[in-house]
Amino acid sequence: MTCYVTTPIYYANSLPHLGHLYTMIVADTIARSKRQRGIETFFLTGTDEHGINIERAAQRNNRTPKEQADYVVEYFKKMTSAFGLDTAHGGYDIFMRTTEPFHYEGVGEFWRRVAKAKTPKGNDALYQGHYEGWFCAACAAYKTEDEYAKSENPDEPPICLIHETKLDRVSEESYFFRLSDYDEALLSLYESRADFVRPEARRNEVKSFVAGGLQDLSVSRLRSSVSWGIPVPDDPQHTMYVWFDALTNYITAIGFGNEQQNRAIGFEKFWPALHLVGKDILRFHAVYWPAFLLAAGVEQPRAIVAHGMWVDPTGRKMSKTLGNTIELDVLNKYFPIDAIRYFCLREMVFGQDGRFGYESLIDRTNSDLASGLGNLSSRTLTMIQRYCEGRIPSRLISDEARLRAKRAGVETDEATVSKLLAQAREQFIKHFDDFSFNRALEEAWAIVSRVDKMISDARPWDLAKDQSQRQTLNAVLYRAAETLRWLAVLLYPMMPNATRQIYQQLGLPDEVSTIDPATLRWGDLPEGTQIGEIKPLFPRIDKARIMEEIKEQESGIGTQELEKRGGSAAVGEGATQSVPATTHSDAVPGVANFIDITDFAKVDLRVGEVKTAERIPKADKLLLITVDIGEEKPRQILAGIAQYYEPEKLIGRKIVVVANLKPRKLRGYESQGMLLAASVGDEGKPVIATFAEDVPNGARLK
Ligand code: ME8
Repeated sequence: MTCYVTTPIYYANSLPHLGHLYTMIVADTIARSKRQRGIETFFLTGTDEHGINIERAAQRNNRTPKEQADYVVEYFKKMTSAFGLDTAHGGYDIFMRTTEPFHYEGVGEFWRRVAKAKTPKGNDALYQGHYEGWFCAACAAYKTEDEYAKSENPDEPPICLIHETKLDRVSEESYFFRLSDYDEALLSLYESRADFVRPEARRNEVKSFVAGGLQDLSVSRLRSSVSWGIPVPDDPQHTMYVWFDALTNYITAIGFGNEQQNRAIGFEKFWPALHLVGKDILRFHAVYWPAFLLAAGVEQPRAIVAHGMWVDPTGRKMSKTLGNTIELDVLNKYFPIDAIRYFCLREMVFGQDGRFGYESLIDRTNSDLASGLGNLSSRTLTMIQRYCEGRIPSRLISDEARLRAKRAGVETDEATVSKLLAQAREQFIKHFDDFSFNRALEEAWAIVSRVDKMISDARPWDLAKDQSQRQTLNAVLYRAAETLRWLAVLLYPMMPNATRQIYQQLGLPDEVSTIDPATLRWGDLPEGTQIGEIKPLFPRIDKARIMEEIKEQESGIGTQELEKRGGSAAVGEGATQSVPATTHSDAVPGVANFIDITDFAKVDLRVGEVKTAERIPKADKLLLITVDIGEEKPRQILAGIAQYYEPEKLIGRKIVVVANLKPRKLRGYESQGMLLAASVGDEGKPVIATFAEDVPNGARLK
């Protein structure tokens, strides 16, 4: 038996954020759990590197499309390594890139098969026609009327409701896939396989979409309009539609259409896959992809499992295009990997949207991990160290001692304790296999509380003073340690690092990653085992200090977060919170995002002249500048531009200052405003806004 788990392959137009990380964490958790159960597993992630969106990102950054993709891939790989998701850390098996030659070959084969196919209604699956309509480059999708908003100016193109960017008008010759002939076949697929699309609510959505009637799908663009893509076999004037190319990666990666890749991995061996996707791209996976596969005569995926989206506080999907993401550099710097994994799996009710906040991440880390699991582990092991000379004590307890303990409210009866644990394991696995990770974790944490209570009720520190209570003390500590072992095995797929540490600290030589939870038997923890070195699993996070640092980091331009945004951005205090950056040079203000003139008037923008500028010790990104904005005294401003501007070259420059921003302390200095700059390219290089004509200090911008 084998298992094949995939994440979407991410667009190589911009750098990854929490949303991408989340899907990888979930896929990694599933893959680890399969491997732990002894199932040979292949885990794919990667990048989607063709299409107009990548072409445009490359142009913006003065790169070729391939250079753009290489740049993003390098970052993705660094990120997956930093978060323990790459091959070296037991994560993905392949980082798939659609620019790989074997993929070109495989897609070519797939296209040819579709081109030869007849639909279930006896028509050609592929035909040539003319496409006329609107296309969103960020979605890489054609948009119907209910999927865009008209611009106020009738001469302007409409706006994508998801990305809030202008659509492209497409009117050209195109190959079409006769999707309209596949409605019945798809509906019967959903009917015959209840777990094909999951969760249930998503399956219903897909069914009603298909039942509402399908339109044929344009699956190519003229090479003259989109050149960065895979040429249509035997008709190089056309470039394949990027979704046709991208979806096919799931089979080409394991060897479809390429012998060498097939020998290395094995299409027959691993296909069909479990596709894990965000609900944003469910239609492509649950409607288009199965239809393409039907046409090509390839077996359907095992399942398509859609999770919800991380949204910002206003409920909008977190995305680079909207500039409202949680940055991975910040997460990586301040939080243990397992705390992030735990939070993502616990906080998101699978399939539904979730809100991500640093404060709740810190709270959960401190309460559930540091005070919960971490504390249970360290108190149990410390007491074994102290009272049992660092060896796992005997589990045996006489009837008399057991009854005495029971009268004191402590359950030490092995049959009762082990039965409870076995039941919890069953529930845990059931929820886990149902993708209800939050509920599985709740089960595990109910055990943590139970054992914690058992220890507190038993008061080992008192038992240790009375030799006649020795058996009870041993039994209590054994039960706590054995429960910890079970917890480590159950939780390993979700928290691989902390659970490995628990295993080591318990003194167990085995690899927790190889222990099938189904084989857990109460009492297998050997008595007399010398425990390992005790170390805290999750140090507490100082919330006030870390929140302050995060805010400071987020407000500093030149750090990675702004590197990932194009467009305009403010520099200096509060920059990223105050002025959301946009990624696309063709981005328009969000439909839901218009402000009126009175909102704008609240921002006091003034002309200023830089009087002094200097570096700040130990803050390599910040410059301390003073600016004359026509007031009695110059303003002191901290700006995150130190990596890009020599301080002395700034003196005398006329700049734009936000004069009424609430003052804030950074690195011990008060920042009394913010200067404006464009953030350019993927590097996020700040270019300070200035004036071509002479303007007096203090003049207002309106
Ligand atoms: O769609 N919350 O790539 P993409 C949760 N290349 N998950 C999120 C998220 C959020 N706010 N934002 C992104 C593409 N994701 C195509 C896929 S597959 C053949 C081609 C995750 O870079 C989630 O998995 O836009 C979502 O489906 C995916 O990233 C979209 O990534």
